[in-house]
Amino acid sequence: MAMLQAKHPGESEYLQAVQEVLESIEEIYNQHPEFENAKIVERMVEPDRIFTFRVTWIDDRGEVQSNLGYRVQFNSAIGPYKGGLRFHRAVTPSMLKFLGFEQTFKNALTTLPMGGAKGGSDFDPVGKSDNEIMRFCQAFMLELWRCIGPDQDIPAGDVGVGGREIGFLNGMYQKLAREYHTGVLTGKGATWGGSILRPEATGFGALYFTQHLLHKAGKDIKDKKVAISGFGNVAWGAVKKAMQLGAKVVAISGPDGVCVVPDGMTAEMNDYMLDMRASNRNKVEDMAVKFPGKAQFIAGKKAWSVPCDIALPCAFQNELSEDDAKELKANGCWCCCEVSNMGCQPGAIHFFQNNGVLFAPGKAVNAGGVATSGLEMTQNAAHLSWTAKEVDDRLHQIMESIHEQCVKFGTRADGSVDYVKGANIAGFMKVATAMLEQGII
Ligand code: 2IT
Repeated sequence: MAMLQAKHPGESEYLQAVQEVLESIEEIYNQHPEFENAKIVERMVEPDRIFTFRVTWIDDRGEVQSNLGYRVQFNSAIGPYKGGLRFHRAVTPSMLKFLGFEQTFKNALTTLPMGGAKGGSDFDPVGKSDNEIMRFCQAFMLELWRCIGPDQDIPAGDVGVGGREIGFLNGMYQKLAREYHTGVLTGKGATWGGSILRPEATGFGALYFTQHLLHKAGKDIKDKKVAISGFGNVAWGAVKKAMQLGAKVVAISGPDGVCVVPDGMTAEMNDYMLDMRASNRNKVEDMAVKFPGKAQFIAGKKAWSVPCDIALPCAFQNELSEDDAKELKANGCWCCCEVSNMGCQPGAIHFFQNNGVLFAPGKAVNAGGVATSGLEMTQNAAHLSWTAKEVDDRLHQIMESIHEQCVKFGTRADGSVDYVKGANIAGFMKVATAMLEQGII
């Protein structure tokens, strides 16, 4: 860690993600001198390569705009580079390196042959028109297309990139590459190579994982109160499945504050989240305006201030602090499944683990999204599409397998499970072994 800090000063998210993994694997690493001889850790913590490019486009007022674009190809030991694109004003190489690093371990857990990558831009979608979004996506692809391909690197969505953006990106890729394979991006529309259930998959998978975790702890999700942050694609799928399983979603939050929903979200309210996301306003208050009497907006507050049984962070890294964790616990929360990538700060994770709150990390909980992207790639390669049942059954199996891997590597002496350790060791062992077997490259 000291060497890495000296080499990459100020890359706080990236260093945080690496630190968490290294702490977890220290013991097992020291039992494998062959890993140390091949400098597996030193090689695994650095991306294979990073592409950086300028993206120039023209806004609706006719003014020239310039952003930075990136693709971090992190690790290809177990398959082609795979991971999402994030469009957010705070995107930096550090953020994308942390996400690419996490993605490598997460993809290893899915049981599918996918390496890790991440990309994106500091482009801010907030307040942009559909035409501006399209022009930006086209300008972004003008550079990205040479770096990707169906057997090489397969991007998808992340924060700020959903079905609409994947459509614009795919259209431009085909035009530039003159290549009409459906498998260069995942998260596509259902009529042009997309998999049924991919939009729901991250949220659905997170709830399937949560069910396994609760079952292992002798608990059940039915009638439990759930607090969720975010109102993007991931939160939408999580709310939908939580409701189907009989839980009550009592809060959703955004950058402007929280909407408290004492009687629980309805299907109509959940559908409205899609309109909120498409509006590019980034305001959760819109829910309270649309459904007065059902949702009460409190400005400046997080979902973690609302009493609940289960907390599901579904928004952004480091969105849940140690103080939030203490407030959740004081208000009766006993389980937190991290759905966002690195959603909880290290202090929050330690607090949960030391105070009897069940906790599972994003790379295990949210892996259903990229896993279903993997299933989309399989369907594309076979030139066919599966039914919703086929996709859902496979997603179920994958989430069950991820849970089993966490239990295998994370069970403590007292029989309880350290899901952070379990997920990190399981992912590490798979990638490390693959790297070792393929020589020094
Ligand atoms: O963080 C993630 O796993 C994603 N944004 C999904 C990546 C993918 O390739 O589906």
